[in-house]
Amino acid sequence: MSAAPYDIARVRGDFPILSRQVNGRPLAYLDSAASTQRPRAVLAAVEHYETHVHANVHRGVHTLSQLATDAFEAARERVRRYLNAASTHEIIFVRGATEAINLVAQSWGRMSLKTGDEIVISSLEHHANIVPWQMACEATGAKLVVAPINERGELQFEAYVALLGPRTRLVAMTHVSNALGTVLPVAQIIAAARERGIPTLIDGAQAVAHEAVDVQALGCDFYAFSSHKLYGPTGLGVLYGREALLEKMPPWQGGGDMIRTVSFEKSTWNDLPYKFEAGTPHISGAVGLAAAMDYVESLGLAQIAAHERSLLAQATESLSAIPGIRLHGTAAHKAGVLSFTLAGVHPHDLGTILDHEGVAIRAGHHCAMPLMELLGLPATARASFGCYSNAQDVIQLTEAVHKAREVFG
Ligand code: C6P
Repeated sequence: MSAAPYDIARVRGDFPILSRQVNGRPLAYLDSAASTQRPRAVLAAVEHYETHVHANVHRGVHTLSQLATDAFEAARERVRRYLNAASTHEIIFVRGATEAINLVAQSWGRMSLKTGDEIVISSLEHHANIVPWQMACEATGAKLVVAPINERGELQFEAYVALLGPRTRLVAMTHVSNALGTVLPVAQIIAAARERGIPTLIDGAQAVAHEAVDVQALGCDFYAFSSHKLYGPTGLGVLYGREALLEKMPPWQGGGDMIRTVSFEKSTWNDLPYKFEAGTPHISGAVGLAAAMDYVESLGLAQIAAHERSLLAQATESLSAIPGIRLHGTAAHKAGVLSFTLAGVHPHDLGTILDHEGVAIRAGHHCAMPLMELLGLPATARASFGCYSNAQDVIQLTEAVHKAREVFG
C-alpha cells in the first residue's frame, strides 16, 4: 500500500477522458458507480496486448498463442492476489458481476435447491442479485426471503439473523448498495451464515474499487464483481468461488475449453477454473483488469477510500443546504454514493439539466426497483465518486442543482 499523500491532481492526470469537455463545460464525471473511467496504464496495457501479443489462448502451440495464454493466466494470478484467494482455480473469468451471479444461480442452484428451500437476500439488492435467484427458484421450487432495512438504508442485522433457519440454503447479499451507498457488514453477515453451515455469495460490484477485499478473511463461498467498475475494461468480470464447492458444481455453459473429452455420446469436464469458462475469453480485458489492479494498489485502497469519504462529506453538506433536496440513504457506513431527489423535479429532468452543465450523474431506479418501491420513490438522482473525483466536481454538481431549481422554480 502506498504511504504517499493522495495527489488528486496527479491521479486526474492519469485519466485522459477527464480533460474533455461535455456540452461546452468541463466534465464533472460523477457516475463511477455505473462505470469507472480507465487510467492510461490500463489503456496502454490493453493496447500493448492487442498490438503485440494477441492470439487465442489455451489452444495453439505457436509463440503468440503461448504468450497470450501467459498474459491471460498472469491476469488470473493478479486477481487471485487482489482478492487473496487461496488458488487460481478459484478465479473464474466471466462477462461481469451479472454473469458471475447467474453462473452460481444456474450451476450451484440447480445442484442444491429443491422445493421449500430458501435463499436469503436483502432489500438493497441490485436486479443482478435478485432475478437470477428468482429464475433458480422457479426452476426448483425454492423461494426468496428478503432481509429488511431501516429508514437509513442499513440492513436490520437481528432481523437478518432471525431469517436464517433449517431451510436456508444460501445467503446472497451485496457488499455495497449501488442505489444508497450503504456498506453492509459482510464479515458479520457471512459469520452468522457460516455458524449455521449456510454458504454465502457476496455481490462485490460496488465494493472492490473502494476497499481491500480478502475472501479468505471474509470466509465467503462466492464473491462476484465487474472489471469496468474497477477502472478496467467492460465485458469482463470475476467469480471467486471456494474450490471445494466449485469442484462439486456442474458446468453451466458448454463448448470449447470447458471439456476434457467429447464424443457424440458423452463429454467430460476440464479442471477448474476452465470447467466454467466455455469459449474464447475476453483476453485483453483480463490484461486490462490486471493493470487496473496494479494501478489501484499503487494509489492504495485505504487512501482512495479516505479521499472518497471526504468528497461524500462535502457533497452531503453542500447538497443538504439546497432547499427541496432530500438525500436517500444515510447509513453510518457509506461508500461514495449520494442518492437524492429535488422537490418538484423528476430525477430524469434533473439529470438532463445537470448534463447541460457538464455534470454526469445517473438518474433512475438504479436496477433496484424493489428498493425504490420500498422507499416510495420512482427514481433518484445519484452522484457517485471514483479515485479521480475532486472537490471541483462537487462544486459543479451543487451549482448545477441550484440551476435546476431556478429552471423549475
Ligand atoms: N450497477 C449502477 O449504475 P454488471 O452490469 O454485470 O457490470 O454489474 C451488475 C451489478 C451488480 N451488482 C451491483 C451492486 C451493481 O451495482 C451492478 C451494476 C450499475 O449501479 C449499473 S445498473
